[in-house]
This record gives sequence, C-alpha cells and structure tokens, in this order.
Amino acid sequence: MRRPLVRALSLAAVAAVIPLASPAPAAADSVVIGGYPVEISESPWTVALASRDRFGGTRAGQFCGGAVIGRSTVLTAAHCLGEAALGAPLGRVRDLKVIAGRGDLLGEEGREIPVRAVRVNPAYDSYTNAGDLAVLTLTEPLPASSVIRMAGSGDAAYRPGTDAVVYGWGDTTGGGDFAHALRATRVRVLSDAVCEEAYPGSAEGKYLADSMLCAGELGGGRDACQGDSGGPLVAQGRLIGLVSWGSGCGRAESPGVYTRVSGVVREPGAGH
Ligand code: 4AZ
Repeated sequence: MRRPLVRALSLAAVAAVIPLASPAPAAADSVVIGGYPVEISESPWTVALASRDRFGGTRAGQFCGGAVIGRSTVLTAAHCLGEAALGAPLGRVRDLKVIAGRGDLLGEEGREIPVRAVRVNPAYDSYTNAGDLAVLTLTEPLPASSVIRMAGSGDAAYRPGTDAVVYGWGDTTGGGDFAHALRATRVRVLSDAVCEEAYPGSAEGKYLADSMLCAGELGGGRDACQGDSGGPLVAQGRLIGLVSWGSGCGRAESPGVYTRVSGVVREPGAGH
C-alpha cells in the first residue's frame, strides 16, 4: 500500500523549491494526456513502432513510439518488445516496422521501414523497469535531418525544473482513447527525490535514478500514457528520455518515469 499523506507532504516541500508557472489541472484532460497536435515535420525524430499482424491495421499497427538517434538507428523501450506488450514472442513478429515521417497514422505520408535487427538491453529488468531500452536497426537510412542528438550525462537539460516535451500516439485520456495523429505535451523534469518517493518499489516498478528520469507536473494533468512508450522526451533540443512507465496517467503525485538515455548508449553516431 502507498502512504499518500507522507508523499503529499514531501511533494509539497519539493513544490516549494520548483516554482510552478500555473496551477496544474487536477485531472487528466486529454498525448499523450493534456497534449496538443504536432506536425511530424516539427519532430521528424519521432517514429511509430508498428505491427499490423499483432495490432491490426486501423492505426497502421502502431503500438509504441521511438526516437531516431542515427540515420538507421532508433531507440525505444525494451518493454515494447516483450511478450507482454506484443502478445507473442518478438521472434514471431514478422512485420515489425518503424513508421517515419507520418504524423497521421490514418494517412500514407512518410515511410514504413522494416526493422533489420533488434537489440534489447540485456540489463533490462522487467521487475523494477530499470534499463528499459532497446536499439532497432533499420533496413534503410532516414535523412540526417531526422536524427536527434542525445543529451550526455551531466547535460543541463536533465536539471530539475527544465521544460521538456514528450511526443506520442498513445492514450489521450487514460481510458483507451488512442490518438491517430501525433501529439505532444509539455512536462517538467522533476527531481529524482519526487519519483523515489512516489515509486519506492511495488509491482509497478521501482524508481532508480541511475537509469530513470522523473518528469511530469506535480499536480498531474500533463503526462505520457499507454501507447506512448518508447517515444521521445526532449529538452533544449536534445533527447533526454524515452517514455517508460508510471502509475496511471496524468495523476497528481504519480509522475511519468522515463528511461534516462545518457550513458546508456555511447554515441549517436552520424552515419550508422
Ligand atoms: C504504459 O502503460 C505507460 N504515465 C506509459 C507511460 C506511463 C504510464 C503507463 C506514464 O505504457
């Protein structure tokens, strides 16, 4: 069981040091939760992971997001490639694709690129959710202009209070209302202490600052949600995280937890 009173008190203490621009809505109001539509041309490094075999064709088979970090290299969440997410072992998913350059999944814009190789972080721990990262190699390169730079460790973009934006085609209400057009929502990088307090360890996961990043709004409202997993969290023009997990979506005192990309992959690389 959780201890809401204790958590509320310590969150109030954190709120005192992180000024909030405006009171956040108490409930989710609509990426991504609380989000707004974005053009894919504004975030060409946001891609959809898709399998029509597994997920049907109505939304082009989209089931997770990803971030383009090299011309043929996409980062996503390890849990997106697990049997629980796919409903089958990865080896049985024959039509795994990355959809790039397509904001509206009902349209035909952009390209569907088969995945040539999948490397799931061998250190990924599905109990704590630590190291929730996988690297996909595409069969064809994307334009260099689609590549986003990763923030290295110590990058100022990780500092608590930093404004960040998360992108995805996931649930917009927490009730299974999946977007067909790409959305984004603004969240704030929160201190590790906030997520350590919110997620001390349960069946949902345990917040581990080495490999995770805490972001959201203290009062809830803006957040990533199911279907956004693996997608990019961007601050100051650099990739800082991938949507990973959380308790529900957009709830007060249950921030989003992201895979911290610094240190996980050595170099984005220009040409691979
Ligand atoms: C999910 O189920 C999920 N609010 C992703 C992100 C968040 C919660 C759940 C964060 O894939």
